[in-house]
Amino acid sequence: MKKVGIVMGSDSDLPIVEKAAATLKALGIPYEAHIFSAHRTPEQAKDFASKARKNGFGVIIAAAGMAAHLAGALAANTTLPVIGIPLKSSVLDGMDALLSTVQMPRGIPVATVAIDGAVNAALLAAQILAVEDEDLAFRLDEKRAVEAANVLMKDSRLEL
Ligand code: RP5
Repeated sequence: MKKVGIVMGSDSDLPIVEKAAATLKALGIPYEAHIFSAHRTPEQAKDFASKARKNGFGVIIAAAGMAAHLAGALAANTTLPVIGIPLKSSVLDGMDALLSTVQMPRGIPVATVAIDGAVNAALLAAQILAVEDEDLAFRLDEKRAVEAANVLMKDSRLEL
């Protein structure tokens, strides 16, 4: 199976990024996590992205806060799908990172999830890999069925 690359701009991003890793792990998807910054370590970020396809990755998740150009900088150096997680790490509650990540100019797309949306980033990565992996698609269906059953159970117990 192709791996998911998880790149974060700083170790201060770990509390949110860990949720993406846990989601991938629960689905049995191999991943590799790195701290590469678009502004502090631009060469390493570029090197990772440009070699990612050759190194067995199928999708890249990029998590960053503030002026969050990490996802775009990675996407500039690969045609693998890049999923951006804008992080709520600053005084602007993540709106800065959301706009920086989602407003990619024409030609270099980044699929942006919600602010701090690490679980959905991992699920979207899984769904991309599941296009060519029926076993994984089955596991995703099962997960949704379990979550639906949980909601229905809560509905049946609701007393207001
Ligand atoms: C971004 O700046 C990182 O992704 C992080 O969210 C934010 C703050 O980084 P630190 O100053 O905590 O290292 O590059």
